[in-house]
Amino acid sequence: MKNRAIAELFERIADMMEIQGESSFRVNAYRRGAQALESLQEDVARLRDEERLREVPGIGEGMAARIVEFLDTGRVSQHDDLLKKVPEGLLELRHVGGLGPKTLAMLHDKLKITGREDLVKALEAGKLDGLPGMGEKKIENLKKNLAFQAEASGRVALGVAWPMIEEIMELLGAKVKVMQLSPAGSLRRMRETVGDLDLLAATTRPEAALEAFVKLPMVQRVLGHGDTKASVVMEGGLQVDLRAVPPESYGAALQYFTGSREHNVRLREMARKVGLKINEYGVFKGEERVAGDTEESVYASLGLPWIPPEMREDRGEIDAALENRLPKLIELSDMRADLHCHTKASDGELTIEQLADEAIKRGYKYAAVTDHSASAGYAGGLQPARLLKHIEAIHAFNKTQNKIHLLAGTESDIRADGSLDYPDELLARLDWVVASIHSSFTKDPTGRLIKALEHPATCVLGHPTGRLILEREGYELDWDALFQAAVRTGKAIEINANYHRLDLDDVRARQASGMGIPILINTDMHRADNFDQMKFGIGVARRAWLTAADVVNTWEWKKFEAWRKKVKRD
Ligand code: DGT
Ligand code: CA
Ligand code: CA
Ligand code: ZN
Repeated sequence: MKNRAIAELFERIADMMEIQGESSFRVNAYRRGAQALESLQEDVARLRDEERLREVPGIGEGMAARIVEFLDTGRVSQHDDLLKKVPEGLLELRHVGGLGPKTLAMLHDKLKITGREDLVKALEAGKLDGLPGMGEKKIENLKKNLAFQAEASGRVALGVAWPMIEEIMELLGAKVKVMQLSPAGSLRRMRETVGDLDLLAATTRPEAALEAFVKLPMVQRVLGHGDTKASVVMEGGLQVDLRAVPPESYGAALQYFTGSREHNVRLREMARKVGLKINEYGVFKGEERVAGDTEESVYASLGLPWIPPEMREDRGEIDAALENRLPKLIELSDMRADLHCHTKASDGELTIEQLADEAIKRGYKYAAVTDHSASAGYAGGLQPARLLKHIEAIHAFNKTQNKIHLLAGTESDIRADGSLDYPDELLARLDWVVASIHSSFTKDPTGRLIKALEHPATCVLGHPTGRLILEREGYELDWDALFQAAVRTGKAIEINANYHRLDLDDVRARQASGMGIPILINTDMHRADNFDQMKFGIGVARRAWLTAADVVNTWEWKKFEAWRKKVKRD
């Protein structure tokens, strides 16, 4: 699918146009187009074939023409034309803190800077001194930011950022008295990766909070330290921004810095239409401040209910809020089971008993033991005789206690020909079958997944695209065909909650659930603490607008059992 690729091209075009000094109207049209493509659930090529491109909000005539051009030729001539004027290296510098489009244009103009190397040399030679807007402090920051960029290559996975912000909040909370402290930005929205960490404090003594923040032990370098904001780089290269605001602005600031930018743009447009102004200090009617101490008050000033952060991506949430049809999103506490778990029998660390204990600790009422299957030699996959023993052991354990039901299952490899990894008689003895692709990624993955869905024993597809976040793209799938097969067979599809996977992603999960496909959220745990990654899967599900009812492993045992018996048909 080319949606992402075209979205990226549009972003680059917008950036280059901005460097060229184009009107913000045209620049924003491209940004909106990129955003529309990012959120689009259908294949853009298909929309084109059906002449429905213009039906996508944010895709105008010009944008549609460029999409068609890309699909036909693999290029967008406007992008290539712009690249002749804006060197690639210069464009890459836009990710360096402190280098906005205007500054880049000026540096290109005055010093013929075309990339990082030029810039570093020019900085060393003092050539930026005295240029417009280039004060001593700005130049100092630029040097630091360039050094930082050299070692940190952009985004980190949500699951890597999470414990860091938890630790920062704990240490900061212990050192200074702040009234409220909250993550903001993409982390609060539970995006699968984050560019930097944003933190917001409500306090009457901002200077004390910022002072304590820049002195935290994990801070490696201070990028900036002002009256209301400080930015630091931590060990490992991740940037953290802290903003400190007075308590009466907390809601407005939290709303503002949570974003997304696109969501906030829409809100501000709405506000303007009714004569209000929203910024990080509050909601204003003329000079009068009418709201802003809580996020609820900000939304209420526009006649809206509070919108959960995970939904704030301009994917229809504002219209839904206006029409009072925001879903009641699923929560971690709704989970009653984890249905993709590995034990010592294959490549996990826990025994059956330990696994049960850990699941009980998390409040689960049932769980599925799904060790790897016979041909998964790389992961200690169970040969049929051992699987039979394993099934017996699991069923025997169930008889010893009544706190939790364990299902005897497997995570069966889907083999290169689409078959499952055990004989049918053995699969029929299992309570539960997760089917996943672990190899031969390029061999007709769609066909194999469909064949696996059609096997009577299969209950759910595991990590359907095989992607690894920031490491490996998922295999190309014909989503329509796959989802139709899931609908036809009544089988479920997993949101794998492991933060390296998050597979299905938010957009696909929303689409699948919208088609009526039962969704599971599973951790694919191999160690006890892996169970705690469930929250990342919940984040995906909330970004996909799912309710508890949409997710099978929130159901109580009886309802689940009735469903399981219907689905597992062997
Ligand atoms: P990231 O860090 O790339 O994962 O994404 P965010 O969403 O955390 O973005 P970030 O850190 O640049 O800014 C945090 C939020 O603050 C963002 O979602 C919206 C708000 N914000 C930041 N800068 C601007 C701005 O120039 N204009 C507007 N409208 N909002 C901004
Ligand atoms: Ca951020
Ligand atoms: Ca930030
Ligand atoms: Zn697994």
